[in-house]
Amino acid sequence: MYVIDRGAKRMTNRYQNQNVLVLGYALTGKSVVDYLLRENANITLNDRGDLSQDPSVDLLLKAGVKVVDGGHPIELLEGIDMVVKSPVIPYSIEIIQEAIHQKIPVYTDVELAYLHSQAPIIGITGSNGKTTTTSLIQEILNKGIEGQAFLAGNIGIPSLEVAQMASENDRIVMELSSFQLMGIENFRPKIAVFTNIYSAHLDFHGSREEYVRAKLQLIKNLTAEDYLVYNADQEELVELLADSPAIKCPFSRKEYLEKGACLANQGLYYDGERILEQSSIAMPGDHNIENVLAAMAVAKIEGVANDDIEQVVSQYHGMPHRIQYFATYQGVKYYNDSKATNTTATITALKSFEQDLIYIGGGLDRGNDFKDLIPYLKTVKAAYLYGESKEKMAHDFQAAGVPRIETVENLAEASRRAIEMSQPGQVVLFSPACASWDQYQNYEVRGQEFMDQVHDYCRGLE
Ligand code: UMA
Repeated sequence: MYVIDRGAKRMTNRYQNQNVLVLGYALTGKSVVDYLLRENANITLNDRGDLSQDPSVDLLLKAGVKVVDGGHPIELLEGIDMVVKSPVIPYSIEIIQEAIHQKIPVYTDVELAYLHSQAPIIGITGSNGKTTTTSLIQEILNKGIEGQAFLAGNIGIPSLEVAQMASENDRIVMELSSFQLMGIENFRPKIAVFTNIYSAHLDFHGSREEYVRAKLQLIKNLTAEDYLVYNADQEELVELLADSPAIKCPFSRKEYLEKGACLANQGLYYDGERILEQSSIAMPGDHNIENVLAAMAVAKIEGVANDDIEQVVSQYHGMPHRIQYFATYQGVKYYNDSKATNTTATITALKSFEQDLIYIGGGLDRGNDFKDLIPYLKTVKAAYLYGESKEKMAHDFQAAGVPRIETVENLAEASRRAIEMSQPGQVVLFSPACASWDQYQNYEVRGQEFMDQVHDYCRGLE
C-alpha cells in the first residue's frame, strides 16, 4: 500500500481569467467546457462540425462562452493561453500546428483531470485488452478497498467529470488512449499499467514510432514511489520500459516470475504466492489471462485480499459486447461479441475457445475480404452469415473447409438457425467481423438484439 499525499493539489480557480480554446464539442469537449466554466476561465469553444442543433450551446452563449463552429479558423488563437483538444483531433491540422509554433500549450482533458484530482490515478494503456483490464481493476478495487474506485477515460466516461467527484480515499481507474496521452505534461498515475503494444491507429500517428512514443507518455513522469505493471512476455515492451525509475511489477502468462504476477501450474501467482486457480477465471481465452494477471497485480499493490480478488474474477464475464458470455441453454453456451467490427477482433474471439463453435457473423461491406479468418476457423462446425458481406464471408469460410455454411437475411434468422443446429457442449459465438451500419445504428444495439433473440427463442423451446 502507498501513502496518499495529494491534499495540496486541488486548487479552485486554477484557470481564472485565462483564455482557453476548447477544440471539439462531443463527450470530452462538453466535460472540459463545464469544468472550465466552474474554474472561471474565459472560454472559446470551436468545433469543425455544425453546433447549431445542439441545445446546450444556448446555455453556453448565455454563460459568456464564445462559440465558433464549421471549421478551425486560425485567428481564434489570438490571446489564447491554453488549448484543450478532444483526443481525436489530429496534431497535423493547421490550428494546432500554429498553437505549437506560438508555444501555446496544447493539452487533452486527462492533463486537467490529473491536476484537479485528489484521488490517485491508476492509468491503463496498451493496444489490446485495456478496456477489460480497466473494468476488472475497478470491480476488484470496489470489492477490496475502503474508498470508491471510479472508471474514467477512453472507456467512455470523461476524466474531468470523475476527477471532480473522487476524493483522496478513492481511486480513478483510467483507460488511456494514445490520443489522450499525447496531450499530457504533468500527468502522473500512481500505478501505470501497460497491457501490451502492437501497431494501431497508424492513420492518426503516422508511424509506429509515433504511436509507441505516444503510449510511453504514460510513464514519463513516474517516480520511484510509483508502480509500473507491464506485460513481460513482450520483449519490446520490457526494453521500452527498462529505464523507468518506478517500482516494476511485470506479469507473464508464459513463464514463472519470482517477482510480479504470473501463470504457472494452472494457478495465478503474485510474488511467489498462489492467489487463485486458473479455472476460476470466468472469461475465456489466453488474452483474458493476461488481463486478469494485470488486474491482479494492481489489486495486490492496493492490498486487496486474495479471496476478494478470486471472487470478482470468478464472477466477471467481461465488458458488454466483447466475447460476453450471457446464457446457457440446453448445454450450449452463448457469447455476444458484437464489438468485433473487424477480422482482428473476430480472430481474438475464435482463438478464445477450445470447444466446437457455431458461428454467426456478417454486416456492412467495406470492400474487404475475410481471408485472415481462414486459419482460425477449424473449430467452426457451422456458420450462419447475414448482411451485406454474407456472400464474401461464405466464400472464405468455404475455403477454410467449414462443414456447414448458410447465408440468411438477417441476424434474427441467423440466430434461430444457430440455436437449432447447436449441440450440448458447443458454443454459439456471434462475432460479426463487420461494422453494424448496414442494418443497425451501432454495435451495442446489434449485440443487445442478438442477446434478446437468443433468450426469447430458447425460452420458447423450454
Ligand atoms: N472534431 C473537430 N475537428 C477535427 C476532428 C474532430 O472539431 O479535426 C470534433 C468532432 O466534430 C467532435 C469532436 O471533435 O465533435 C470529437 O468527438 P469524438 O467522438 O472523437 O470524441 P469524444 O466524444 O470526446 O470521445 C473521446 C474518445 N474518442 C476518441 O478518442 C475517438 C472516446 O473514446 C472516449 O470514451 C471519450 O473521449 C471520453 O474520454 C472512444 C474511442 O473510440 C471510445 N477511442 C479510440 C479507441 O478506443 O480505439 C481511441
